Amino acid sequence: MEAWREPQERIVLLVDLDYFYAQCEEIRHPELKGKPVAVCIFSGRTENSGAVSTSNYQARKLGIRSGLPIIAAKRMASQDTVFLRADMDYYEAVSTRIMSLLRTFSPVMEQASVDEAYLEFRGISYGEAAERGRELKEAVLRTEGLTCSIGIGPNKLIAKMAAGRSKPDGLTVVRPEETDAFLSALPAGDLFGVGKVTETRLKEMGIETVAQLRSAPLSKLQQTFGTGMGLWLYNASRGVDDSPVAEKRREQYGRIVTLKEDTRDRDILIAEASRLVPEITSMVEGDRQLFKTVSFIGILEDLSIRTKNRTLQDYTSSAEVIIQIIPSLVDSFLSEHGGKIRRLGIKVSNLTEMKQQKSLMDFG
Ligand code: DCP
Ligand code: MG
Ligand code: MG
Repeated sequence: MEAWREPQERIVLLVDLDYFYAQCEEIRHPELKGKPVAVCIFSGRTENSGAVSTSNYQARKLGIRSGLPIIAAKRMASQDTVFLRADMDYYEAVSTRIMSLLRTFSPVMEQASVDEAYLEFRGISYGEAAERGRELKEAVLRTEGLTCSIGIGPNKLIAKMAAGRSKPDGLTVVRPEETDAFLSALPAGDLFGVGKVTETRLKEMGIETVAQLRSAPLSKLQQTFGTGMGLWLYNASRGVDDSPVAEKRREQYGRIVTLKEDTRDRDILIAEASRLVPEITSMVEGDRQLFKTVSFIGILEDLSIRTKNRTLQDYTSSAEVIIQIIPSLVDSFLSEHGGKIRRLGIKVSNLTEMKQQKSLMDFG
């Protein structure tokens, strides 16, 4: 039997996709499975300059991790380690589809990064929340072929830390009565939100663990770290975190793609730009937004970014409206900027929320 709880008590679930960029590469190149894989951002200065974005778990065993310089990673690599160039367009597209899928599990969701999101539930038990978590893992695996890790707890802090406990492909539930034990044993530096600087400062105060942090008086923490951070540490060490699960208000929606080859061909530019529109308007409509400004973004061969904007008379969410405007945006872009275009994008901005439509029934 589960303990009786306030019916409106919230439960927060954090989903984080496992070794995200590298797992995306494994699903489109199944022959990579089983080999160490490092996905890299090459800066282009020399052949090996740049850093590792992420790596799969086989590569992590060799010590190859996010942020490591590619040169160092190559020194640690085994014969069969595969180094790939990051393909952001592809990862963004997978991420967008997964985020839409996650949204079907709770209307209260906050995307926290390209591969993670918080979902909030009310009026269900922890057992039911765990069941939602298992369904969600199953849905992501079935539709996209990706595994993820899930943390469930009474707030964002605990959910996030619980998810970290169970990587990869795990699900960890920390109930309110378990948070004390969950946190106490941890080093203070493991509290999500405590950075290196704070950790060092805490050590200087003789505070190594979360349990020790909990015994520090609020006034002392606020003296050392400032009012806001001091209070945050005081609360976090007790597993208290009131921050809401709330979508950060978006300012714009857009997509950018890399062209097959650099070009100034008007028809190609119009066709490629138009292809991006349905995805953008479906995101806009999904979030019940309207826009008033449409921009064509061109990234030239020297990687400089140029945009052409058009602001409409009225707010809309119509794909047709964007598609009608694209040719004139492309024309003015081409007349203003010489040189070929390498990447292009469409963006809509100047957003407003769609008004709640009253249905005819309401007037009955
Ligand atoms: N990323 C990056 N540079 C970093 C960290 C991350 O480019 N220093 C990118 C690549 C990751 C993605 O962000 O795939 C998501 O970051 P995560 O921290 O969630 O790491 P992963 O998903 O790769 O691994 P994990 O299984 O630990 O979540
Ligand atoms: Mg991840
Ligand atoms: Mg992440």
